[in-house]
Amino acid sequence: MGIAQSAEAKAQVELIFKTLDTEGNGAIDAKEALAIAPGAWKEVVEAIAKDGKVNLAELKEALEKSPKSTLEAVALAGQKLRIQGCKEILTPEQLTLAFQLAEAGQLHLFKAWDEKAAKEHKPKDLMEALIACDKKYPGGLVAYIKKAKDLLASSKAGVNPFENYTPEVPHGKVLSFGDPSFLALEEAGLKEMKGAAFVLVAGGLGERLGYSGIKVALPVEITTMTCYLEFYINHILAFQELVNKELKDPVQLPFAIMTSGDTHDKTQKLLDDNKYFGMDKKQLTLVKQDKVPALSDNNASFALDSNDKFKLLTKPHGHGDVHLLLYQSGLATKWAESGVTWISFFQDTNGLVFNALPACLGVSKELDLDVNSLTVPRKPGEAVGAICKLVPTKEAKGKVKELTVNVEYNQLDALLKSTPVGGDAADEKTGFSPYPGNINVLVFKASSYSKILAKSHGVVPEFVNPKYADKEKTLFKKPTRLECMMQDYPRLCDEDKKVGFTSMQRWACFSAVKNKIADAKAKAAKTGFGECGCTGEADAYKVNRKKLEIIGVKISGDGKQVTMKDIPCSQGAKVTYTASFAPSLTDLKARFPNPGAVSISDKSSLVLEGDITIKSLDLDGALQVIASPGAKVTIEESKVQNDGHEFKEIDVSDTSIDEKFRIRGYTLDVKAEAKHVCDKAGTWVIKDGKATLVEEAKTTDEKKPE
Ligand code: UGB
Repeated sequence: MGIAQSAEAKAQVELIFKTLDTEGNGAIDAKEALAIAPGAWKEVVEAIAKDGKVNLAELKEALEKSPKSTLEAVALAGQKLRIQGCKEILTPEQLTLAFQLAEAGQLHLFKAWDEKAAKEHKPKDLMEALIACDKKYPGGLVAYIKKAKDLLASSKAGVNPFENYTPEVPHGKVLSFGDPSFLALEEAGLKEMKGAAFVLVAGGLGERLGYSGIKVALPVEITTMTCYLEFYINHILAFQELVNKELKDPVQLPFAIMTSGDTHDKTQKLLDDNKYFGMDKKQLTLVKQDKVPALSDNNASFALDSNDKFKLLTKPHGHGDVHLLLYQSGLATKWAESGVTWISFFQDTNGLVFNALPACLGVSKELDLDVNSLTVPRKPGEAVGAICKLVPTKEAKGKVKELTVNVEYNQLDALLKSTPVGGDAADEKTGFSPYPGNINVLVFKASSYSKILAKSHGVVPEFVNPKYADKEKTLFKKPTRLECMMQDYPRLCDEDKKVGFTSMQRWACFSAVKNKIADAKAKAAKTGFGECGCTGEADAYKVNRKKLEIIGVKISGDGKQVTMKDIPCSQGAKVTYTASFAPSLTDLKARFPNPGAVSISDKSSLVLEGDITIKSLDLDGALQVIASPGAKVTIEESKVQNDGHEFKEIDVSDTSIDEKFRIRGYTLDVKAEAKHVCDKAGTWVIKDGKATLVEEAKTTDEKKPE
């Protein structure tokens, strides 16, 4: 086919000739023509060249007839010329990348690179964005394009990523919160805490929740308004205090937070404004993930803004970036080399995670697990992945290795079609999926983690999930991108690595805040779980009630089942206590020496902060006790009764109300409360509605001999 047969090809040829013929004499230097000519024209140019010159009219004619010339080759040459035309405004690095991208098929990026754009330095803006992406992506953008093309081709062809595997229900450690074996593992895990590091993935925007701020700034509950980030830091510091009681040389437990362009500045500001919530700045590291170019077609063409052809569209690459960043920042290695033994990962709005982490560490230690995922019973259809044992099929034996890994919720139904339950369905006996639900709480052995990251450079396998607009799968509804998930780390492990899971009741360890009220209603109707603002808060109180019930306090752990904005949630006493009050169930027991002498009614609110022992209490209302550092408080109350706190439903569309409340559907109405702030170091007793400082602590000066 002649190259000038299409309008686009003609335009390319015109462009090339216009650019080549800078002196306007109808001929160019043969060397120059060959330098920019695609391989396909080489022979044509050489055949026409006379005395080192090429007559352009002759070249054009020859090209039009040449069967070897292809539209792609000419287009490439044309775009290379556009790039060359902008060389004055580009750095050598930008120029090189532009040529590489043109070679890699991204010709559309340069279509608007004309003289006017060059004068306005617009190509430079685009190249700056591309260079930033190129530097961050392992292997650069050319590698990204290659992977994307392969994955898009597989997706178009409908290749089943699990075709070599048969799914089986995996075996793991099933724990029952609070029973003797749980307590033994919790104790073992607390001993392991001296070598613990923590990683919070908080780069997600929370679009499903419809909240404009960062999710870690949301209050876990509105009785104390403690935000998630403070809540997490308090727990890490409480574990730290606990282990340091036993150690000669105190340790600081390292904490890393993965942010993104969307969340980084706000997270940093939240930390700065609150003096890192009491954590030493040195022990906390923020690592920021970058976005990757959005892809607009099966050719992995980078998407540009429809109103600005010099603006690259990018999208999040997924929470799997956390491994890349822990590798690139050197943190994983530094931790492993400085005595960290276990690294625990968790998500931005699961306030229940620390109830389970010590026992999980205990399981990791007992079973010597390289990877331990915390799981919960999963309802079919939930937006929660499932841990599956993937066993190679007969045909694939020897070709692929056996894996115990999360299968994401959108792939599960297809994978499980061939199993006895026939898809993402419930086991008739339990009402739950036979496959445990992944909640992205992962405990890794630090030594093997750092080695595996060094080998893989922190890159976990990626996937692509385009939403096609046509049957032929040639058009996308909107640009897609490559993504990766943190729970895919076991795919990097060799078969000798021990991958397992720990399962626990959901109320004890998982309740995330992910959905806006309207969507939560539909989700709850389907699975029973709304995973939204009001359920997150209700579950935070519920776990504290259940823990008190387990240790023998007279309280209804489950409370009542009610609906809030048509979303089912539990309602009962609003019990909140800080991590320093009781970092574990064993510590909680010690706070209630006679639990049978403590009763708390459903309408009550109880807030306990600091070193407090509750000997007796009959609560029917709201009580808040704060023991400042150094204050040792004993509650010996008979009856505390007042009108207490109530949730007041609000109109969630009323923008005069803070979003923090609108995402849950209510505010707190403080009708009455008893509050004691024991703010002096020493021994306090709270009795008959009064807090008395019985004995003031001796100051260091007083203790000194004269
Ligand atoms: N996150 C990032 O830090 N960066 C990103 O680019 C994306 C997310 P989502 P989703 O436990 O309920 C996960 O969006 O789709 C952070 C598991 O894959 O909430 O609900 C983000 O800030 C699924 O198997 O994830 O799915 C947040 O902290 C199941 O376990 C975290 O990553 C499900 O969570 C999760 O992001 C669940």
